[in-house]
Amino acid sequence: MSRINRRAFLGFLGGGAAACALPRTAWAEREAAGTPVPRPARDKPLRRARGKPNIVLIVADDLGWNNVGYHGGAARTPNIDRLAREGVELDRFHSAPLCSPTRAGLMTGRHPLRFGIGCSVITPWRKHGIPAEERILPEVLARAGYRRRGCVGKWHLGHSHVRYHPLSRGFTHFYGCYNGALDYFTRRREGQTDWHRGHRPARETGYTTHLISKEAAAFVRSSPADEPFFLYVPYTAPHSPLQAPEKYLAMYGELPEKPRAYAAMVTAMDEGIGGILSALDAKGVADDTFVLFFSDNGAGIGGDNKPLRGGKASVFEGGVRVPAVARWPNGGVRGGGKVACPMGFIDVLPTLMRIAGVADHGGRPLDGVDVLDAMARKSAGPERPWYSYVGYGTKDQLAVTEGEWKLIYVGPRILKTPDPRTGGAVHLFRIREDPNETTDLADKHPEVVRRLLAKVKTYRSWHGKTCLLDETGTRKGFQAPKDWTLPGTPAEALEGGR
Ligand SMILES: [Ca+2]
Repeated sequence: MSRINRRAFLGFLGGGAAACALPRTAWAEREAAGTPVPRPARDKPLRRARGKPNIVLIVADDLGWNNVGYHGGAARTPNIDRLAREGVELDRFHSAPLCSPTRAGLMTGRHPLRFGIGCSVITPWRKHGIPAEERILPEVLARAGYRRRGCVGKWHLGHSHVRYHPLSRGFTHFYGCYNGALDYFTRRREGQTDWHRGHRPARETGYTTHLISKEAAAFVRSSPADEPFFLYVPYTAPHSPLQAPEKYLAMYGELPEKPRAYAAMVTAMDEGIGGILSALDAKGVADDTFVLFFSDNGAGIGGDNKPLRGGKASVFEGGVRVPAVARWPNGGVRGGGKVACPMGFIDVLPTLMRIAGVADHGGRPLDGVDVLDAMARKSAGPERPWYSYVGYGTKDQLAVTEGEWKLIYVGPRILKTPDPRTGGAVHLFRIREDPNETTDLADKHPEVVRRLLAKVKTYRSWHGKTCLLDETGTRKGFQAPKDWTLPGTPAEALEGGR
């Protein structure tokens, strides 16, 4: 690995360091009006990237705010704590409230409701995935010359056809599962084993978290020394079912059953993250590797989001404000401490574009922005409204944070509700001074409520014409394919454009 030197680093920072590009809001109007958008052409990989950092993106599943050691939680996480100490805590990092929406926004840099993955998760019986029109992260990094692009863990972005498979969407290496909530020892979901190497079923024994960790560390070790790699590690832990090997359970005998199992799962994952960090150390590339770790949403059963309000599947802070840390010593993301700039999952792709030196990702306009300068504490970060949404069932949950205010709406579909203030529940918080959302100020500031309600209605209108999930399959009568082998062939997926 050739190391980036200081002059080269400052040189490429100079290209875009002055200010973060703001989202092109006009895009929302264009898309809402149904203006056709050309499908991006397939890229040919560019020349191999030299002198660019490795990228390791680690995502936990349902890890709550208070489930990391550096927030004081019961679970011991010395390796995540090490990242926070050597890098920075991203103190106001937000994900979507659920698994698939966060992954969809992470992969595209766009609000997932724009393309049908904002409402809820892609359950085993649903048939949608990221549409072919969306350009996703490994495809973008291929443009930057990253030739080795691994996905190790839970995909959860479409599994009804091989066209949605990670290898059809820009990854060169896949090991893991398509669905969520697998048994941690049998890896079965809906009666079939969901564990794969590439397109093929993989028969393994052991604990899922260990399998993911071992493969991820091996990916680092086996990468050529003279060119950078991209490794995405979406752990399945500590999502239910709450299962852990006895070794980890024994560490938390003082806790009640569910928090005990949850803490054991977190520590097993943390140990695996330690293995990935050790592999970077052993290869001598840790200083030249951008590592980002965060949770895909707040905790559910067994976890702990305190002192934040709410949890998984909620737009209150406990559902969306998640533990997050970043480290890139050679890029200035180092030294410990907190970064207070609000940022989140849709900013990852634009930030990685900057890091990888990609000016144009070749896809639809981005909603997220490059926040590298904020991570490196060279700027205060972008000022913009931050939106959250979840919409399964017949309810909308919407939130917008702008400046000191955060507004939340929970109720029937907002665009069909004549007056959301009476048709649903509306809350208003001064989020900077009341981060735990304890004091509702909606009655005292009706003008702020009106203004922010108008914003969330506009945001909700960006939703694609259909939610997709309502019409792409139901649980009733669903039978999983044998070994979760996906219909279609890889060749068909590639001929189809993806
Ligand atoms: Ca999750």
